[in-house]
Amino acid sequence: MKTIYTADHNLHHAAYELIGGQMTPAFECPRRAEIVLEQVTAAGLGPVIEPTRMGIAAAAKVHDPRFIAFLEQAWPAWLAEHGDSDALPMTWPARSLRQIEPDSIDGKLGFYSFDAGCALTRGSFTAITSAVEVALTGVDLIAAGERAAFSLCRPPGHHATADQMGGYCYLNNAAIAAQVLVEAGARVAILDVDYHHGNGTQAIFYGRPDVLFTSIHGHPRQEYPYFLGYADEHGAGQGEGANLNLPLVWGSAWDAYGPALDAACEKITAFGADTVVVSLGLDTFEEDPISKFKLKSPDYLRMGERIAGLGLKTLFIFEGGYAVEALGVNTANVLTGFEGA
Ligand code: SP5
Ligand code: ZN
Repeated sequence: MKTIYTADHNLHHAAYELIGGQMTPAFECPRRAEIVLEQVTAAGLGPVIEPTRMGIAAAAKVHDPRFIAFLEQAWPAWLAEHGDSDALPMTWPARSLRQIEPDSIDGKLGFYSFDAGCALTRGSFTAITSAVEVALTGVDLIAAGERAAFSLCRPPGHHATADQMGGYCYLNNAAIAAQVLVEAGARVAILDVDYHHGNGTQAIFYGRPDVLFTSIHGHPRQEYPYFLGYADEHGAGQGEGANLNLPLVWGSAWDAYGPALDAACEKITAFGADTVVVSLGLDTFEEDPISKFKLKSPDYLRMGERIAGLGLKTLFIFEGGYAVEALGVNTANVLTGFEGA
């Protein structure tokens, strides 16, 4: 299968994030995409191509245009207010507060985010734009008849809601891709295997019957993003039944993960999908520095085989994974397992 990649992702490089009360070098770093590119190439998976530069007009299909405009305009406003440091929010319109967009850049950063995991830097918006183009070029390959494609997106997207960034995510690459596929006539299911619940993707499609969202992730009672991802979230209104969460507790290994993956795949088959968008996070790995599942490198071959067993058109969208040295091999294993099945 083809991999879509651009070096533009390097333009997004946050210096620090706040973890455990410490400003820590950001886990979501450029090296992640570089090592995946190296290992996808070493595994001989197929050509690496540049994205088509179609722009991000399609992002407005799932995101609030005011939020997109904020992302585009935030850096110059921050630079004027604070100088050349990473732009980070630190006040949010939580319970008891008014939901009104302020004029000040610090207020806007809080209004359009749900955590402090999303620094904006000088080149961030170019990288964010390129990640959407990487995802949409994958859509074009599927639409042109390819069975599968791998969109090596960075920054990731699945935590981003219609109008909030969070969890290293700005625009929701997978949701945008899914929406464009739907508009091209596909019946789309999303399979989110990132360790963290894809709260943004779930929220975007929660009221809709035409896109199925399934996710296997750390239980929200224990794990980020804490406030969404419970098993009783089945969808709302017309979307009732088109959402499946399979939360697993800390310490879960393949013996628990494999059956959850089977359950997600059975739901996708029952939904009658012809296309699956895989939010491919590799932070389920046993050595991931911020996660507590125990998957091993060969388990990712099994994961790819099971996804191939769906027999559907498959668009892999890169999400999280922070054990950088093993990240390339683990990612390539999913794709190799898929191709070999
Ligand atoms: C795309 C993606 O994977 N985003 C994840 C964002 C997670 N942000 C919160 C991390 C909290 C880590 N807490 C564990 C401390 C490890 N000692
Ligand atoms: Zn994650």
